[in-house]
Amino acid sequence: MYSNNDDPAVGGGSPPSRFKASGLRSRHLAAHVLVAAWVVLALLAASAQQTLPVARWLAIHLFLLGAATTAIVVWSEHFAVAMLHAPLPDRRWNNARLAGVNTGTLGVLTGVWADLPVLTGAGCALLVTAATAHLVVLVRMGRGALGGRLAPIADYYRAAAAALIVGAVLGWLLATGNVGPQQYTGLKLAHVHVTLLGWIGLPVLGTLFMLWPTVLGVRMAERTTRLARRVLALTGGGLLTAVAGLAAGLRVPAVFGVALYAVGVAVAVQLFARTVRRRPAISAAAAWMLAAAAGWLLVGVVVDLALLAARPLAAVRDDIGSLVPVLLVGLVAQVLIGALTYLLPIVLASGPKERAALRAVLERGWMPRLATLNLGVALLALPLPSPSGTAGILLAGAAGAVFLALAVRVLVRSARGVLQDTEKAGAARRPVLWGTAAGAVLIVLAVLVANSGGNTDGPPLAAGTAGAGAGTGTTRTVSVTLFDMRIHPAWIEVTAGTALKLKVTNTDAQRHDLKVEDGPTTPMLAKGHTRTLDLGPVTKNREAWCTLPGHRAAGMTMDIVVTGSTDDAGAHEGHSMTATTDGGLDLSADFSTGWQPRDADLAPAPGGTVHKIELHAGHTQIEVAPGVRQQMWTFGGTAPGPTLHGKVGDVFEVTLVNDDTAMGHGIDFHAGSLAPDQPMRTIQPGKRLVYRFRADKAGAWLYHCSTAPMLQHMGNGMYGAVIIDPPGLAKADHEYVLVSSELYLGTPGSTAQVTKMRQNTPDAWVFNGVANQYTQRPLTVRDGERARFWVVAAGPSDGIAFHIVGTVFDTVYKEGGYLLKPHQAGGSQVLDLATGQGGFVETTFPAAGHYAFVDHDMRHAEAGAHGMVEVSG
Ligand SMILES: [Cu+2]
Repeated sequence: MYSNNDDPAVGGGSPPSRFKASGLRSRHLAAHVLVAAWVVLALLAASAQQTLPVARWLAIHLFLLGAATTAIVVWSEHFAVAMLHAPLPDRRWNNARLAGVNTGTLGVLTGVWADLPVLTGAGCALLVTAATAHLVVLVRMGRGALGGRLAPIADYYRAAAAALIVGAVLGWLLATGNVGPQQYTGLKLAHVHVTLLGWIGLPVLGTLFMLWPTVLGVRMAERTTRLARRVLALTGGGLLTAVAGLAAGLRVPAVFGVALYAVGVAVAVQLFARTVRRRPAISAAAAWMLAAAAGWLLVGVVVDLALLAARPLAAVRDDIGSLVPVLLVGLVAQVLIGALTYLLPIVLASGPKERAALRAVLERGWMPRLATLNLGVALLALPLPSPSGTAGILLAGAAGAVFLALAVRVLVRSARGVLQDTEKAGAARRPVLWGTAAGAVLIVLAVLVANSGGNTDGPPLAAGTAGAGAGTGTTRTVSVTLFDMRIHPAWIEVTAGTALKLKVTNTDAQRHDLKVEDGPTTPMLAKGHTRTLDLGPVTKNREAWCTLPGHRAAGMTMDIVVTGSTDDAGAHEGHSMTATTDGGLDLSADFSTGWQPRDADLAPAPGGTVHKIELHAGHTQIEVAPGVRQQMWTFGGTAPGPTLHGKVGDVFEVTLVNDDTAMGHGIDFHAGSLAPDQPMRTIQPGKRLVYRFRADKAGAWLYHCSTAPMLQHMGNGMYGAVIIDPPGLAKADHEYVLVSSELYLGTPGSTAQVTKMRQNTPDAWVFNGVANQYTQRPLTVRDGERARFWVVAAGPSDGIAFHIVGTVFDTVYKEGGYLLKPHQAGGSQVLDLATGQGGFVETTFPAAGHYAFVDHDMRHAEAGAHGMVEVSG
């Protein structure tokens, strides 16, 4: 490198004293303690692969995101300084970037493990920030630097940093479920390619141009600079094409891009092969390992190319899973080991003697280690039955662990040296101590995380079975197949109390597991593996899903739906199942303490002519009838959603934000005219859209979710009212809004619930979302006061015949026009609205008393569409 002793290639490099003065040695020490810590954790996670659901994901990311990223950030900066002959970047900022990368990584790993998307997002943001800072430093380093023959290699590092940024954003989209099932395959492949071939592959290739001749102890070939530029154009350009193509789900550009990348790698490998001379290398161990690593990169890229060329993307997504360990171990681990074998003694030793001693430690037994590692990779790579794969992991793991032990010895020995130096010099030893302490804290944290989250060792029997007594005594075993990123069947209907067993088989090429809500989880299942889950007697609805990051969001979920109870298990819980199973609600029962009715008052229209509203789509538990809680799909957190109020000509700018974790939603405002294509489109979780409409016409309008199946989205609560006052509307003493709808209990979207919707057999009919709420908490009016009742029939299927017992309407406004005004002789008894219509009626109450208001369809009135106006004297 920059030291003349070992480095014939980088002629005229910076003098070692400059680095030493900067405390570089202790910085390297600290950084490599971190690398070692991440590797240890990755090995731990890899050894737990069969038992922990996220372990494989965790092992890969601990290694690549933790260990490899830390090493690449440190070394790429270090080499860039040497090769551009640039001044050293500021040390504190340097430390801050490294801390940012490591903290961000920890956030991502913890977030995914503990299923905290906010933490995952924050970790990704920090990682992207640190990577951007790294990129900025590398770019600025090029400016004004002297440059040199190896200056083009810094471009590899810059391209790699950009790849990390793209990879982190894609990873965040995948892990937090911000990707629909349609985009999942393409984005997953784009993520794998940009991180493995970009963030890891490019700096490895670039560094080899310099490191390879150095390790061999030969002069660098004259055409290296030119070739390095050409190889970057091929690999970088190819990768860009491939990733863009994959992200768009297009196979042809992906094949073309990976082919370019493969050509680039081949050109580089050919140059390296020609550099070999008949004389002993400076470090034969390092040279052999680097050569083997480059070989695996070429193999990996060519196999990838063949897969992409021959098979559809969904199949590649599954098959590429088996390629990842090959690149991970064959390329990344081997390059890391080879490079460190050569480089650690250089950066950690204070003189030639110590350097030789450290190198001797690191090269100990390198030939058997090289053979073991590459045999392991070969076993992993070949499509052999599963014991050989396990043997491959064990062999490679053993080789890696031995090197790790040697590296730790070198680090410890070097740390002692640094301590002695600093004691002698009386200088600060803080960097080493901080680095070591940070490494220790990270290890403790990550091990805690690894052992706490996930609830993977859930109870063998499902929770909630205790009250079920002997249940029905029947046992049912259902075969469940994991295939094509789906769980088949997607729902299972069982009679309450049935002891349910799930025989889960994975027939997908990639691995999955199945976790039952409040219940057991299968281990990771490789292709063809089967495991039976015993849920015990089932008494309440449950969900089940695959716990791999992003898979649940991509659609790997299943509903277990309980129907027709044969005992009253669960009744004491007061949950909705009581109501759904015996077909009737106890509407005279008490609502829970603290329950509040939905305010029926129409709030005055806000001032101004432009109304900006942010409306969040989501889901929440609501007490929809006395003592009955139900999960509702909501706009603005309520069902019905908030009432919008304005006058003719007002503009409403509604920002719809989809807060749901797994479902797309849209919105449709009847109050405005516009082309539905864009504003009424479905947006995926986490997305937002602006819906702007002008209310040109007065009326009581419906708005509702525009996503199919609308029967379900509306039937689960996604509707609301827009009130546009007709011009010249007189002031009333009271204005109320009553949105009528049906109520369907049960797990939203489950077969049992959807069947009720299709057959139009709701569990109740309701005003403002809750059965009988205004019967128990009446609307209050004084006698002689004028009250206006706005009514909107939200359905999804039934209209309404709105009537108030004991009074007649003197004003009727229906669908944009007056049918009756007070000066006319006639009176009105019912405001009839078909599904989706709206209007208002006005009346005065003749005397104090209790005036019931109902849907005059008596089936509806008696099943919840009933309220009371309490008139005081
Ligand atoms: Cu919806």
